[in-house]
Amino acid sequence: MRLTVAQALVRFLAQQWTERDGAEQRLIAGCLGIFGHGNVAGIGQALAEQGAGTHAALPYYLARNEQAMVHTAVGYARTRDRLTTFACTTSIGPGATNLVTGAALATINRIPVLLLPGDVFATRVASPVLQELEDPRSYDVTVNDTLRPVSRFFDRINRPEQLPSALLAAMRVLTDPAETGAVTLALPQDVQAEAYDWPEELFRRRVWHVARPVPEPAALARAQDLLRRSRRPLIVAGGGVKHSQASQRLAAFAARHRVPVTETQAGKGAVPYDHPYAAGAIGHTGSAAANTLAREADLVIGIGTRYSDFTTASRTLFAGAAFLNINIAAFDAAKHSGQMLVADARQALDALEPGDWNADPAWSARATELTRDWQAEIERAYGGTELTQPVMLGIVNQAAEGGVVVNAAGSMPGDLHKLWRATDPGQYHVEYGYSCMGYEIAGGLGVKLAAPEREVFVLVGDGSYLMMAQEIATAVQEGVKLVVVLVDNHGFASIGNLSESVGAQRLGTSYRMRGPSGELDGAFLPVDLAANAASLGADVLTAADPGTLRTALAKAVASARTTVVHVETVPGPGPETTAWWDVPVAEVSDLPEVRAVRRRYEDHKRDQRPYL
Ligand SMILES: Cc1ncc(C[n+]2csc(CCOP(=O)(O)OP(=O)(O)O)c2C)c(N)n1
Ligand SMILES: [Mg+2]
Repeated sequence: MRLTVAQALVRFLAQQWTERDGAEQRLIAGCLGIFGHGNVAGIGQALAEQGAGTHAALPYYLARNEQAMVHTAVGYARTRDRLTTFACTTSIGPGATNLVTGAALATINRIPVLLLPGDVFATRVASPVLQELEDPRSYDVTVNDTLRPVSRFFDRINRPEQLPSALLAAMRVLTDPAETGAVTLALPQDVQAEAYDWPEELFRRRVWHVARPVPEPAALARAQDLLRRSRRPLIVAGGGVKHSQASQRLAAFAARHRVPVTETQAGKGAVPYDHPYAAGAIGHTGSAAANTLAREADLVIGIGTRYSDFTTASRTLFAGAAFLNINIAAFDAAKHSGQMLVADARQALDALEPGDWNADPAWSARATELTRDWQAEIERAYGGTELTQPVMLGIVNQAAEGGVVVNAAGSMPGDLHKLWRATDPGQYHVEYGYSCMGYEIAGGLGVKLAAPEREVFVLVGDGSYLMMAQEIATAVQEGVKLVVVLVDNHGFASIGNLSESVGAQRLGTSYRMRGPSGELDGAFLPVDLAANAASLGADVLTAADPGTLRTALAKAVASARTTVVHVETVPGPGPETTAWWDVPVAEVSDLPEVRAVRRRYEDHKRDQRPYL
């Protein structure tokens, strides 16, 4: 079959499917793209030729920013439990390098996305082409090489013959639950348009089985032995529980053996908040209940977690515990010198079933009691009369029943992790692997595309909004309805607090005019974010107190259009942090307050463990 490389690629992608537990779905649901000279005549022509509307074999979606396209693909793929994703096509040069942040986010969160940046001519006949980086040391270096470290598979298609094997490798990595992440096929612009005689079988329907590996018997026996000897076990549920759709198994396991369950950011919602042994969020942004249990546990059962520093409180949290690590990736299962159980989370929980073993009744009772106290703490935090951030989140939490909350960076992820009452695994979508400002709206768009039946509540800080608000226009274009809660506190509340706590005096964290002193200490910036959102095509409502926020959210929910609710919050603390985070403080300073902070830092440092 004689087709261009781009036509063959599009035809191939439309024939790829995944299968898990007997259900089949498209692997590549569509192609997000921004065209330039590096892809318009290749991929652009190929998409147009097959009819690029939503009923096409590979539907095309115009986005506003290439980084945002990857966020949208990630939001989509995560919501679909990594079984379906999007491709992203870009031009060469800046269009391609705009992908880098999105690719890093995808790879760190282990979410499949297919990136198709254009690349400079393979033939080099016209070099240097517009936007080409000329590396005097080597002509085969292009700006796309910046995607190598953030991609789980990277290839450059310099000749048509290379395409089939590259495509198969790319699909294998996308659908491998242990390996997956950003997959990049760099496509030189001349090669995209080049014709070749392809074998028919390249375009046959292919179904990629998404594996649920079972534990190795010997490893399972060791894990069961460890479990049976434990009296004070504590589960740390990570994103892997959700990816594997293991939530119900986990809830049943915890209830049957009376094991408290704590959750990471990616794992939050793995068990419903009112499960009898749900001890809530763990780590630096965790609940007092979970963190107290973590300090007293004799065995930590990590399931599908990467053990980020937020989870382990920078390795200070699990004072005397051994680790049993259930993970599909050996890389993660090996962390903290744990007993490795390399397997799919659901398979592992079934296999691990320890019969009549239970946690010590006193331990289970303590977990219940601590959790009850923590629920009362949430009630208090949600219950104020002023529109502080916790009060605002309580109101959104109530409005979002059955909906999804999306967030990524700033002070909200911490408060959400502590406070949000998640009732199902899909309800809580906080991107905290890369915690990327700008993920919120673009990622939320992907969530809504994947779950159109659910109300999607995007919580976005003013800082994140100013960094990447433009995908509101894409949501409007697609008739995709989002409720965007734009939380305005005139700058970086999160980094402001952190800055103060590490002796950096809140430098550069407030959105103020440069004042007469030459410092950024003048009046608040006269930026009208509500008007900005309206200009992008959204309906806009404003809320100044708890009552008007409730009314605005009800209106936004009732509307069929993307609605931005602009909220100004007042400073007001949520529950205190009960676990540390290692952010190194200046070792020397003329300022006595910095020296005091440094002394406290060194005290915490002594609690840090290597887990050997
Ligand atoms: C792309 C990116 N740049 C910088 C950071 C570091 N950072 C984390 S939170 C934050 C401020 C976020 O401000 P805003 O969205 O207004 O949220 P707030 O802290 O006010 O709640 C910054 C700069 C980041 N996470 N992502
Ligand atoms: Mg802010």
